[in-house]
Amino acid sequence: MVSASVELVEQKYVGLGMRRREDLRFIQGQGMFLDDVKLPDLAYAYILRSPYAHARIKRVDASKALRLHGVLAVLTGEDVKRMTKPFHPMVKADKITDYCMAVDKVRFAGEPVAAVVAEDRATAEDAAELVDVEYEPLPPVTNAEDAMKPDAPLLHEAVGSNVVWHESFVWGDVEQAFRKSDLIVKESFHFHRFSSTPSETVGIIAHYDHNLGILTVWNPCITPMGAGLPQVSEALGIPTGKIRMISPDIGGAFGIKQNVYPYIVLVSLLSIVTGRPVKWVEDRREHLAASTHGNEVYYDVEAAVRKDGTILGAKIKAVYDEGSVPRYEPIGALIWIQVTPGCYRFKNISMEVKAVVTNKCPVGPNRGYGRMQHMFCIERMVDRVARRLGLDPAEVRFKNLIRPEEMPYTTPSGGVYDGGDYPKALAMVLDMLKYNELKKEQAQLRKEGKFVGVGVAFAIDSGGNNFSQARLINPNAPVSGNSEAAMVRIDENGQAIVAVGTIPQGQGHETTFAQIAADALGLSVEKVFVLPRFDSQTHPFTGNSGTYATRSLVFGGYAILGAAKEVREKILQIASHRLGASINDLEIRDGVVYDKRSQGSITFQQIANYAYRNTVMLPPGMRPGLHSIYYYKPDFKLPDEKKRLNCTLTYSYQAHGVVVEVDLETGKVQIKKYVIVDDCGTRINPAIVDGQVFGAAAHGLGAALYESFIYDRNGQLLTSTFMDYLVPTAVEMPNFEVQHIETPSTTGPLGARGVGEGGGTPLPAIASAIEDALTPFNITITDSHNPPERLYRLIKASQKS
Ligand code: MCN
Repeated sequence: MVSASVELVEQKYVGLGMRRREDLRFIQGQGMFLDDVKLPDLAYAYILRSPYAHARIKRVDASKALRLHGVLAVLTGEDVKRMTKPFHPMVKADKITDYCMAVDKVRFAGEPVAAVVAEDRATAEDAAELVDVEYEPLPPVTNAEDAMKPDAPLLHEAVGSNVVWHESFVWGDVEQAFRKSDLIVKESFHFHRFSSTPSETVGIIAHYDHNLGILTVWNPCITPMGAGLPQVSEALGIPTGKIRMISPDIGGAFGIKQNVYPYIVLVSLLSIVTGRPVKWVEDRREHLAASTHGNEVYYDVEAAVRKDGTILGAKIKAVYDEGSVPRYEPIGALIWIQVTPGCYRFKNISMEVKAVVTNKCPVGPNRGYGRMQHMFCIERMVDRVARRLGLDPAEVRFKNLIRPEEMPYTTPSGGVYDGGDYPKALAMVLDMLKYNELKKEQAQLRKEGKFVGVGVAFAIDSGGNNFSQARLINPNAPVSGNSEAAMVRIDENGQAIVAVGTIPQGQGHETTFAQIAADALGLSVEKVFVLPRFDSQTHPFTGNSGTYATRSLVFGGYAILGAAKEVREKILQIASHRLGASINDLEIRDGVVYDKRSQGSITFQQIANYAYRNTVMLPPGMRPGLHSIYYYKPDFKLPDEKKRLNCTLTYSYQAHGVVVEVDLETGKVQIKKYVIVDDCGTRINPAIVDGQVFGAAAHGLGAALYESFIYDRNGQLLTSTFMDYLVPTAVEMPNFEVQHIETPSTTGPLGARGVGEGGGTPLPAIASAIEDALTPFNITITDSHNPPERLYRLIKASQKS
């Protein structure tokens, strides 16, 4: 636990599992989500999407649609090309032309080809059916391996290849590690394509005020001032200072609401053209087919090992399927670098990475972005090493885990893991699983026809990225480090108002940020009001602001701490002046400053009165006001010449253990037991941390067993509704047993680490358990997605051979 430090006046609320204050309005239906926003004169948009995965657009005729009563305007690719500038992809920027709508060519089924705006949504939908688009179908390419073949159809002809990024990284002496090894273990893995399915789909309301030249956009973007504002400003030619970004309450985002800027541009254009505020809300099919998907990756892995299970080094080749266009990518194909060796001590590693475009929905951030794929590969590799050597996978992990005495631990790629006890976490997991007893029972159960297996896996949940990582893709990328802004103000009632640049989507920020501010000010938590939502006219921000990469606590929370400290110092100065006491003799309790020597006291309310309207009472020379805007920035660096970089601020970790039973006749996996050990350092609100841990585990479990985007050879998405993209419900969830270790982080004032993503740990844990259950069939689990059909086929194939 954190001890009340100089950062906190006292520790009354930090560490307390308080109920989430925002939940009351959500469960009472009082949230203000995008579709709840009603404006006078609102018009409604509908987007017509391509039925083809790859085709030239020969002609778009909107004349019939425009004649339908109630239709206000129709925009096509030609209009967009004329009225906006294309976005700048991070790679091949001079060769890839990316607009907010298809121009000349479509590159995935579901890509926008026309947008209709009408008096109501139904009319807009009807009119879209009247838009006549003539396509010339082109052969699609729907998987990364085919896309790399020399004769593959090209998505972006000017690039001359579908490989849009290719980079190699070598750390340590990889060749020597391989020479010194007793065995080289080779395997190929596939990490499948899935995404998050927040309760609320994406929606935008844009209102361009022609008189003031101000564009106001209500949107659920998780980084409206980062990956949002600059793109919108550039595309539309509106200065950033004249764009107001408002985030309403957001019904979940999980990363995938980052790349919404193309839709912001499109809906803004509709508002500019019609002179009306315009609302567009994605339906579920659009969301599944054309929002953003998570990274799909193919791995070829070689591990150099000693007979005793020591891993000496690894060579990994990874091919990332990026979908039709790299928007935020290839960041996802790079940020495995935050967790290069996973939780393990091997120092020699080479990575060769290719990012490849295909005729599928573009890829973007998704909970565990870029890191869970890599850790799936590393964890599976460790399991394969164990099996090849005839060792227990837990034993091999104990041998290779980074040890607590090595913390803070510098990884081969320059990451600095900020504390933890990985062997202890594994021991706790094994204990919770009753691992040894289970292993003994397994043989007997098999005789009874029960195929029970146990798997363990680790993940690092890296929190608070360092944008300097983008310089490893483009040395001139205009971003580095990371920062956040917060405002703390004491109002005339002596209560605190807190505003911060993070964008809550369900993480409970109003509660945890109030806990931090209350303790940092010495005020009752009931007297701290954290402004909900985000509005660029009322909230402070930086170009890095937002809620992504598990960073709100360790950036937003620390910015609040900084602002509160500055306000507190001013409070103490005013109190010292009024009480005639030295600052060292003052103490704050519950919104009152006491002079420990004279027993005199003064309330925050009285101090605020002096600060705002009774200003003659202030110390000479002091400026009025009782507020601070604080910009927090940790000490991040740029990459060194060996491409080493500490890419993130904190490194939480989780160890998972799972027991499964596989039904040989159906291939169905039943989860018998699921245990988790988590260490995110100081927990500000343990109940919220548990919620995050459960949520991330549910997410990973859904991906492991149920959720997958499956395309046919023509690039048609076969899992485009909830009938076939199977999102698990509470019924499918086991009881997650969670225990915590609290090793304070060495990086921040409160010793906390981020906890929001969980690292996709269920994917390797469940794969491992399934492989263990199917040991008699000698089946290797190489895919991250293991639905009944796949397992059934594997079992039947192994029975034939
Ligand atoms: N917290 C805490 N103690 C810690 C760490 C965190 O009490 N040691 C609290 C924080 O104060 C915050 C919550 O836990 O209330 C999550 O904090 P943090 O780890 O900083 O993550 P963020 O708030 O930045 O959230 C982002 C993260 C990401 S990247 C995805 S994706 C994700 C996730 O959060 N999306 C979510 N969890 C989600 N949960 C919900 N309900 N909805 C989403 O869209």
